[in-house]
Amino acid sequence: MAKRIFSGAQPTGNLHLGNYLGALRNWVALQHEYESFFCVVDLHAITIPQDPAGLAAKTHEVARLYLAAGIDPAVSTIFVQSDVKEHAELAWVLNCVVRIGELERMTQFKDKAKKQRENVSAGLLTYPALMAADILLYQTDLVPVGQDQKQHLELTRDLAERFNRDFGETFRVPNAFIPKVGAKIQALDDPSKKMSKSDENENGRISLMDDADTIRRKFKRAVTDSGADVRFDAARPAVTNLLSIYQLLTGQTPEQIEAHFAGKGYAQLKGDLADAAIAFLQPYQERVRSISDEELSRILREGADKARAIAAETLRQVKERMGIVGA
Ligand code: ATP
Ligand code: LTN
Repeated sequence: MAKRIFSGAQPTGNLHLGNYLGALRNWVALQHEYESFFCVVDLHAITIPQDPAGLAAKTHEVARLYLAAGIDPAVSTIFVQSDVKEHAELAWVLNCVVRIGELERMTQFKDKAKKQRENVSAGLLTYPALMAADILLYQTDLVPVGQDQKQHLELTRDLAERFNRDFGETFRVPNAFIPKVGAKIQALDDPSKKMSKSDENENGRISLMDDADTIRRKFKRAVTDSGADVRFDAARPAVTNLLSIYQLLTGQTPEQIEAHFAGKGYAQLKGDLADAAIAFLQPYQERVRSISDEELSRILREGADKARAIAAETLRQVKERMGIVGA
């Protein structure tokens, strides 16, 4: 059987350069080597409050962003999580396999729960069981994600191993694929935080749909470190973050980049970075706008049909092994 990839993003806001550089871009690169499934995880989005009309619109927008990034529906399967009911059903089963203590240790839960104060849904806690279901339903080998998802991937592996031990070999145990550069793009307004679509400060992120003026303004305002020379330096996280974005957008090596900026200051870096981001994002946005509603719904319908057939077979095995046979 061909090796498989599964990954997804939540339609909770505007996807940003961090999502692209940490995840999407690797999906595009890997799709020809693996049988690939890319999902818009709308059931994950409702673990925090969402405006219904906004969620519906974002779900389609995220699928468009996948296509415009270069995910080819002729080789990869693109679908919406809620179109394949098996995700919710296997998530329930895995909720009965995972321990509460494991869920409470997840740093994403702790961070997001802090922001919700007293309104933390049970779904926010059990979110990793749904994510494990997404991955395990497809007998996935590799899960390309950003650094922030590493802990969820480790839990997914633990759940697969536990289920296999208790009920017999059923799930393939997946590996995370986390890129060396780009796995954690930091916020432009605070290099100690990751670039995030849910942060209230818009200036911390470059949205994939931002126009040229907005991109220039946000980079201009980006926080920098003390010092003046432009080079990769772990002791200067803000400049190193900007340089990493530049590296990924231009494909140049760190040596070439440092030579290019030798004797130049932060203003030049910010200007050149804005140029590189605009050169990349303008054609990207044109591709997003060129996808018709009809084409999108056909791709998502066909994707869901293909995904469902595989998911249903895995779930059938799971239920059989557990003694869930119905009437
Ligand atoms: P948010 O940006 O609101 O924190 P999220 O990380 O909770 O979003 P998704 O949008 O579902 O959720 O993430 C999609 C993919 O993008 C994941 O693989 C995630 O690891 C990756 N990703 C998110 N933020 C970054 C970042 N700042 N740098 C690199 N990768 C990122
Ligand atoms: N939790 C992920 C989104 C996600 C995912 C997945 C990623 C849900 N299910 C399965 C990879 C594989 C996040 O980025 N917040």
